[in-house]
Amino acid sequence: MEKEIKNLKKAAERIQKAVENKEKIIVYGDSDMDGVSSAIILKEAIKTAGGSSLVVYFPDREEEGYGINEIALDSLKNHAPALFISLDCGIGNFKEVEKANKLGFEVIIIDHHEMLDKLPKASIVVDPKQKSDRHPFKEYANAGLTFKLAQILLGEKMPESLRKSFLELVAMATIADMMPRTDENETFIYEGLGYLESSWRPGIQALFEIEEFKGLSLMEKVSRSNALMNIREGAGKYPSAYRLLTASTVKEAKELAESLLERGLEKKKKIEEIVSEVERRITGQEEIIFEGSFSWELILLGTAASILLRELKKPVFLYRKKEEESQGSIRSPEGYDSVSAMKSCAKLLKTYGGHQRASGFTIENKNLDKFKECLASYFSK
Ligand SMILES: [Mn+2]
Repeated sequence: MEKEIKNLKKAAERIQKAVENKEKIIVYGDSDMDGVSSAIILKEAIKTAGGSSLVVYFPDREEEGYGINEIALDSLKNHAPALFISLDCGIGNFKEVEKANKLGFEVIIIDHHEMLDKLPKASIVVDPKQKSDRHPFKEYANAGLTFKLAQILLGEKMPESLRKSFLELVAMATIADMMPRTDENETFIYEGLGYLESSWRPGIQALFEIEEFKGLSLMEKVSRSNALMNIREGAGKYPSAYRLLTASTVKEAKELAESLLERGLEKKKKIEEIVSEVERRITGQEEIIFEGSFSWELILLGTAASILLRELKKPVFLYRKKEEESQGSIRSPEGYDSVSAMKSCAKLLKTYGGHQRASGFTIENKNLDKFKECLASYFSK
């Protein structure tokens, strides 16, 4: 018998029980395409299962940072007691999960990021990368994991139209997160892409009708759509991807897509500025690229780091400085595990985590120089 993903069934059963008991459920997703897709899948699955008391929350990356955080917990605490389900984040939030427990939340973590040196004290943790998980395939996007959770939750009760729509989201999220196209991911992508062009979701219809995308291949349309939905539009609002993918009319979705296209051009310029600023600062002799600024927006740093990585082929750490602390985004070449590198410098960091080649961190400014040295020495080995 093939080994199952650890705790997936347990999580589905706990959610089922919460629905039956009319417990409040908080769906807490990361604000990128994968986190948003996961949140939509879980929200719609819970509704289909009969759940009605739902709160959906995404932390604003610029204001709150990545993952479960204090600001978010403070604004959600009035909802306690509740079942708090974190999607595409949480596996590295040790202190924050403890705080959530104290506030009266029961935490379930559904994540696919690298496990750090221990697990947070959540009631259920699903993450194929936790040490005790024996499932042979570990490279699901979080949306893929959430789809599998929804399948267990709904079983035969999942309408075919919902299954297809979920797979559209899983395919787009698996591509957005650059997960390997092997094993079940391959099936998800193949099947999901097949449904996209006849999607019932107004947001997807709007994306596929964008004038600028005409003539592009399906794959190109998907990556352009993903890039578009990753644009942050307005503070304090839901992520663009969530607003677009849950829009109730094509007209509403089209208006949002248009304004995102405009913002996309501004964003591209800002990213180019970051890239050339870094190029000016470096000599080319560095072991790693480690640069930061007060004026950079955190949300742009992942893309800027990807461009620099392609050019320079060494680990790139870019951070946005604030008064006391900094937050960074990392991209590293094949064979350079940025999460292990940070593990070896963990004492200097407030939080960190992610995937081997794409990750992030929060650090007090006074530790920046030491962190850079620590990383350089790790990678020189
Ligand atoms: Mn993800």
